[in-house]
Amino acid sequence: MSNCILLGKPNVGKTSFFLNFAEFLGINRCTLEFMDFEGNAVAKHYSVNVAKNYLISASPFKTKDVCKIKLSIPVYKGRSDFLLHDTGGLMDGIHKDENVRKSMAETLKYLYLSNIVLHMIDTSTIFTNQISTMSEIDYQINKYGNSKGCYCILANKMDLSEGEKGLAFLKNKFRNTYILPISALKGMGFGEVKQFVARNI
Ligand SMILES: Nc1nc2c(ncn2[C@@H]2O[C@H](COP(=O)(O)OP(=O)(O)OP(=O)(O)O)[C@@H](O)[C@H]2O)c(=O)[nH]1
Ligand SMILES: [Mg+2]
Repeated sequence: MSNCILLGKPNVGKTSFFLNFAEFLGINRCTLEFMDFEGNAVAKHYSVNVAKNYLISASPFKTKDVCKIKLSIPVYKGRSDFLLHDTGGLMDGIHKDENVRKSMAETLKYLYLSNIVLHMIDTSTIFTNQISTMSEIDYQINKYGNSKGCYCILANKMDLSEGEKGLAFLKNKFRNTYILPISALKGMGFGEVKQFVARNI
């Protein structure tokens, strides 16, 4: 089964996309499999709405464990299953908090194991100085993603007024990368993400 990873800086909207995209693909209940730091799988069952309340937050580093959900997409005459992995936010350098360092190590392990890479960048904070603001780690993910193939940038938060300027900046910086403008909150661009995954599954 294909493994698709969602990664990027903290607070860019990964978990919002993870759950709203699952809902878009027809899922209303989910079994989320979390991996704790020792690598043990812990399964928890939620309705997608409860999961949203529990897992999405305006404060950074809300997601610390890699969390996966099995999804299905129509391809040709049938359907294809794939696993979508939500991950903890990545930061530049070596973080002072050990839990964040462990979470980042876990994310990088899954990046290595994934064959489809969705790299999320917050278009609304590109010209600011916030935790979600694009930085060196995004250039490194881009380099790695392009070398691996089946990689695209999800330019998120396009529903916000700063989004268009942020998207123009990304298109200029990452000329060789497929960039999909989306809003994880409003469901904008989900059809295009679905097509991208279906082509690479
Ligand atoms: N306006 C707007 N806000 C969004 C969008 N996507 C996410 N958010 C908000 O951004 C904040 C962070 O969202 P999360 O989905 O928890 O982000 P994350 O990348 O999973 O964050 P970590 O788990 O901490 O790394 C929340 O307040 C969301 O409501 C979007 O498309 N538009
Ligand atoms: Mg999260």
